[in-house]
Amino acid sequence: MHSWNSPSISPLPASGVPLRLHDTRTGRVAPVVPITPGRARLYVCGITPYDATHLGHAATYHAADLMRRALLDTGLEVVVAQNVTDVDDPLLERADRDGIGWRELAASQVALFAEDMEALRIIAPETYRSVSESMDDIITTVQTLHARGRAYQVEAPDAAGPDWYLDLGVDGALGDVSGWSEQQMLTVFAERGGDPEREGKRGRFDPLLWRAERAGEPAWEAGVLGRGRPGWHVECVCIAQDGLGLPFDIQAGGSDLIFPHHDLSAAHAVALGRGFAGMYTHSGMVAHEGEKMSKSLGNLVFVHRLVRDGVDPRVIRLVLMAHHYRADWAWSEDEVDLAAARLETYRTAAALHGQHPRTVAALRSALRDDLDTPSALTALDTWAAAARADAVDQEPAGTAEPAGTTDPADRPGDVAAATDALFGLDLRS
Ligand code: 5CA
Ligand code: ZN
Repeated sequence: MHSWNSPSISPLPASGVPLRLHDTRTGRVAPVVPITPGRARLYVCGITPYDATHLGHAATYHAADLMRRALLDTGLEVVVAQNVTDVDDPLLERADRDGIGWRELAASQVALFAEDMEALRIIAPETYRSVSESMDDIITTVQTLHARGRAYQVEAPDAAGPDWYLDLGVDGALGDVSGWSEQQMLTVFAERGGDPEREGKRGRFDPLLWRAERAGEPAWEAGVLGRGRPGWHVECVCIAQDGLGLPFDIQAGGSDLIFPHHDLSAAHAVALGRGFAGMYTHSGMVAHEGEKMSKSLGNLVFVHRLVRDGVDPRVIRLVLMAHHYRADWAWSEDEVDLAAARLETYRTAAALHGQHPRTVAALRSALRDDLDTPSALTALDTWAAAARADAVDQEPAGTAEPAGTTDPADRPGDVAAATDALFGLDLRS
């Protein structure tokens, strides 16, 4: 499907110093070393489009965008794939509740999401694919798992045929990403789409591969599997394989996906005889009114509503940048005011004191150090304060330069060119 229009990007001259990222699997910060030299492949778990993009989603896609920009800055080619979970229980339930078709609901929310991504100047993925668009691939993959003896049937009394599950027991790979104990896994499995107590399952954490058709639910013909629809995790394995190939370099998403989603996605790949991601990165959860911002709780702040109310999208990016991507934090209105003041200060500084190689170097090294945006903001604050002091002292020349070429290759110390390339933050207007 069409993703969204990317902002124009003018990378700085490549530096060659690797990006270091925190890998959930190892618990350590390590340099990204692409499997294919020169080319980094990033998979970003996409939305389930049954409600509009909230700030939590925005924070997660902002983190993935920083990752992409940082990889570009190290001189790598970057390829990104992202899914859209348009066939899933919560979306089907919401469509039912609201009396509209599931395709229509998904299409409207995907369109809103695209607007938000454009407003925030998030670079669009090269491969952007929904479950319904990927059905042939998904069916082939589940059939392959079946042929490899990894799929088993569980009786479904309310359907014409059985449901199919992945037998994890064979290679015991579960927990490779999260490193969690079974007890920890059990505390969240059910609330995150799992069914640990279902009768007939061989293992409590075995994931649903293929759900037999139920009355009123969409279904696809799948040969030996019968008519039905896919379980959740298999979609990301298929879309990653299609867009990037397996294994790929980096899996990104919010920390609520560590388990079961990323553990089980990796387990599917292992069951297929493949590797999954080289690294797993997770962004923190954004809360509001004392709870994780979530569609099911309804405590949401929407990007499009903020923009409609006159908040400059750059201000939203600056609020996001004030928090390290791995931290959990709570959205507050005060931060919007703070970020708006910052934007004004930075814009003034860019006009007064646009060339500052030391600041550009500080921004690049902050980003490369596990996307340390709070440190980048400190560097920008220092630069802006100095620019203002210079202006007050009316210091001449050498500081302010006329706006000439905007090609960053010609202006390696240009702070606005750097914020634009590294953070999607254009200070020149
Ligand atoms: N479609 C699946 C992934 S395959 C899904 O989790 N969809 S979602 O719409 O629920 O979430 C989309 C992305 O936003 C996921 O990466 C999720 O981890 C992230 N996310 C959801 N809520 C928050 C939040 N409150 N704070 C930060 N990130 C969040
Ligand atoms: Zn996913």
